[in-house]
Amino acid sequence: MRVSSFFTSRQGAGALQKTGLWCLGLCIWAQAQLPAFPGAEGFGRFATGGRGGEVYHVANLNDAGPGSFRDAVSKPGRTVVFDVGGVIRIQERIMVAANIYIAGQSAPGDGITVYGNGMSFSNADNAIVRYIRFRMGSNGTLGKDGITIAEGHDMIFDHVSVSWGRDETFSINGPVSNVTIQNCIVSQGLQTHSAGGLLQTNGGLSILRTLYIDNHTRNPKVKGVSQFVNNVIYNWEVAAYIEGDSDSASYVNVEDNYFINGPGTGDDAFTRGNLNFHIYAAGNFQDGNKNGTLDGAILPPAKYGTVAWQAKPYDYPIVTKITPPAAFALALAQAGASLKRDEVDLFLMTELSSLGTKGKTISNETDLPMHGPGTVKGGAAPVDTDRDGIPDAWEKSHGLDPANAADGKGDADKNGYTNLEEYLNGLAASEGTDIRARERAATGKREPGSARPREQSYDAEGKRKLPSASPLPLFHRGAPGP
Ligand SMILES: [Ca+2]
Ligand SMILES: [Ca+2]
Ligand SMILES: [Ca+2]
Ligand SMILES: [Ca+2]
Repeated sequence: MRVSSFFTSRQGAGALQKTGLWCLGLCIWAQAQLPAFPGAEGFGRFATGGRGGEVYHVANLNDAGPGSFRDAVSKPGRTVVFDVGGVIRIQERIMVAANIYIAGQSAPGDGITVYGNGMSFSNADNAIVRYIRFRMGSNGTLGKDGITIAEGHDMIFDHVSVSWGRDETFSINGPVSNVTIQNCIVSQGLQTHSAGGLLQTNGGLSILRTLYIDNHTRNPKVKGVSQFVNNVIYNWEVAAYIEGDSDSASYVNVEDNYFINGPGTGDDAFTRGNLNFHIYAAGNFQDGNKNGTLDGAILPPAKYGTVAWQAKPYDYPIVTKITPPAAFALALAQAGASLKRDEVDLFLMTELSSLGTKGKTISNETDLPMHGPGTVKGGAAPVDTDRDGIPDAWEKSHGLDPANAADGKGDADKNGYTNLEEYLNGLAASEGTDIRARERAATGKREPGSARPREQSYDAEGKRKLPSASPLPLFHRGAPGP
């Protein structure tokens, strides 16, 4: 419900009652509109995670049992923090319950890698997942994805590294709505079905500032309602962005992405479209010469093949937009679980930064130089005496009580985020959640105020243009595109 329609719906009520209802309604509205965390964007930006619920400390690297990650995510309504860092080796797939915040940024050492099988976020409504690695691998369940979502709504994945899927690596299929994948790495889907992701739902997906690398195909394959902005696609083989290839209708915005051919690449950035694929595309670059230098150019309309062209973008959530070269620099610097990059992601960055000379798909992760997930250092978590998820030192410096677990659920500054979330947001912000600051840091070029305004974009000929003047949709529950 938009604010305006809320007010309209109350116009028949008495003045006093009306005022009270408005206040109540606006308070609920304000709560519902809170981004999952500062910097959360796209269709999934309003996911609520485990806000106000229980805190679960992952205390060991065991596959199951008390203190394990599997146990942590098995019950709804939790914020999951980590007292350990390292590799969690799992046998069976892990199913995530609803209303969970997986706060990977809380882990000490080099953070957390979950290795050995995949993750299901089906019906994990309101999931917030940040700064963690999910690496499936050759012992994972055949025909399953690294991450799969088959049903559910309101989820956001931020700075997640996912690799080595045995079907796709990160796929969304079915009645799924309002999901964002931002600042992630989707890499090295295992041959013989090495695939980035099949993303098909009419419920609204945002794929933002994410790196697809070393996937043979489906980087990604897209059907339904989605926006795809500022992503980098490197070293695909048979197909990068697949335009539906379907009899069903799709409605997509595809803007300011960078497609960079690697050693294995032999094909165009966009393939397998038809007139069911309704696309607004602008500012997408391709660098196809594999010469070690980033020197691509904007893709002309002919390079999209047969599609149903749209003159204006669909009225999807307004998201930050930077130039494709800046998106490349940003991916190189900070895509994936980047607070501490592991050996796998560092290896992938050596390929990406080669700009055409390094990169290959793999059939088994043990063939990599680090023979699997590599070494992920542990480290000691800061002392949290009352176990509310906030370390004693942070509590003391922020006027909280390190001997009172109840204050973690409080909201001292009344901004909607609990005190625990403030602490967790701050861990991520140490890297910089302001995309403009990150763009400047990544490129070393732009000064404050000189960045391209967020509403501007290019048209397919490379001319800048203003997007649709339509207001930001406040809710988008499964409504298909026009
Ligand atoms: Ca080049
Ligand atoms: Ca505490
Ligand atoms: Ca406390
Ligand atoms: Ca707060």
